[in-house]
Amino acid sequence: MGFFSKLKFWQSKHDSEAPEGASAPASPKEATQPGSSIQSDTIAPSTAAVEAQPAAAQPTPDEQPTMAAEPWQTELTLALREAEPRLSQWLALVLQGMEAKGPELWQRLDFLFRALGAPEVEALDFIKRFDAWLTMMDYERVEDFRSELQYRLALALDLEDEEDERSRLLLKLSEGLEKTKDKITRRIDGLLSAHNEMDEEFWEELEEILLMADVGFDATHLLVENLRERARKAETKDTADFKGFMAEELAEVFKGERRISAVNPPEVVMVIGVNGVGKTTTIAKLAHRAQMQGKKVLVAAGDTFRAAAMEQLQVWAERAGAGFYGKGEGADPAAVAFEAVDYALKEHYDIIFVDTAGRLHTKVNLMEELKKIKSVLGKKHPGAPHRSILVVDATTGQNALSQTDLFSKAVGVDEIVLTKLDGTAKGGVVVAIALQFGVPITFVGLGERMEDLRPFNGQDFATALLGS
Ligand SMILES: Nc1nc2c(ncn2[C@@H]2O[C@H](COP(=O)(O)OP(=O)(O)O)[C@@H](O)[C@H]2O)c(=O)[nH]1
Ligand SMILES: [Mg+2]
Repeated sequence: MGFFSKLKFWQSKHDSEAPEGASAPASPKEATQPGSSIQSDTIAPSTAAVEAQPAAAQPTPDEQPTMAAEPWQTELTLALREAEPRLSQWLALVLQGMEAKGPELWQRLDFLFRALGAPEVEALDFIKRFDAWLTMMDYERVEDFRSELQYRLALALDLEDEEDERSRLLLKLSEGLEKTKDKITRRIDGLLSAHNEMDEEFWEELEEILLMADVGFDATHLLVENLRERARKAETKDTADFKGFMAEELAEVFKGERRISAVNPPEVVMVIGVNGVGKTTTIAKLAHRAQMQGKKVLVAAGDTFRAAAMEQLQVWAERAGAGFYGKGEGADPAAVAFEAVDYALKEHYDIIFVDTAGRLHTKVNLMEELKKIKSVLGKKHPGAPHRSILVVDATTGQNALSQTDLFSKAVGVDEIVLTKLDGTAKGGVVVAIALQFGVPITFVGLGERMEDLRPFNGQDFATALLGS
């Protein structure tokens, strides 16, 4: 669903043709039907937002469909209608005067969902989960959870692609890339101010900068060749043109191909990578995202090397509200995968993430094990695994390249998630992976929190890196 389809209150404000007497929908369900234009100042007060909060105090929508808006509701509606149509703005209004979680906040959130035309059940489900999460994390105050709340809302309301979230991501990416920027951006800026012309010396120094920033030998070579070619074609040596070429070149590097994403459920996602790169945490984050997007999610503990690995996954699964399938330490990983898919089929899960071990006794064994898991998944469920996600740790720099090579050759890699971009100066490896392997980087990890796994956008990355 797109952005403006959410803007029921905005629409009604701007739709001057809307008949004055059009009454508000009698039930929240009707409000979600396409084309229904809510007169938002007549939205009925919310029913019980969470179980803990009895409905009795509030009239139900059926009883008072049009008139009885409480003062805060009228006020909020008017403010929302006046606000710039951005999630951050709306949330700021919803949170105005709120200091801690509680029934008042839930009512206001519920109100926002309804003003955006989301079904009541979705609103209640969202609030219930969020409240449970706050309890688990021991968060009370708005300032502790504001960011997570916005992230969840963006996912739940399908607003993540909107400009608002994009700029949030860009900021986060830019902050996460601080150290890499020290190594690339600032040095390139230095290079540009030291040279007026893109001459031999200029290209050599550029090569050095890229190598130092872990772009890698092959990718650096290719990148510089392409940049020289661009300058040649444009018949310019002026260093003022350089950033433009670099931006175009990076856009080319990250131009991903569109793929068919439809699958026969459950979608089976196998997550692979060496030990410690962040597979389990990434699964938790991906499960959390899928959950927020309304999917029924199962995670399978295919890393049976250590009991602790399974426990860690189980804890994460619980936090994300996902289902968990695991067997004891030392169980055959392929058997776990097989049974987990069987379970997912029976229980009608939408998506299953299979965690795998990153360490066995030797690397050769690990690859054989992964091949076995892969073939077992395919036998149980046609087309599975639908995606193999390789998780690589950006801080390992050039090792990320050899890992990509190794795993691609052994079991095939459909996507790469690059973790720990925050706090590494080796972010240049993103460019190397994209250039050398052509495997799409779908997400990047920018920290340890759930919301720190963000969709990767090459354009944004280039912008964050080049600083313009
Ligand atoms: N700073 C940071 N730490 C991360 C990120 N992703 C994972 N980690 C941390 O990396 C460590 C190893 O993660 P884990 O998921 O257990 O790795 P696995 O062995 O591949 O399953 C944990 O301490 C995570 O919190 C990230 O994007 N940024
Ligand atoms: Mg793990």
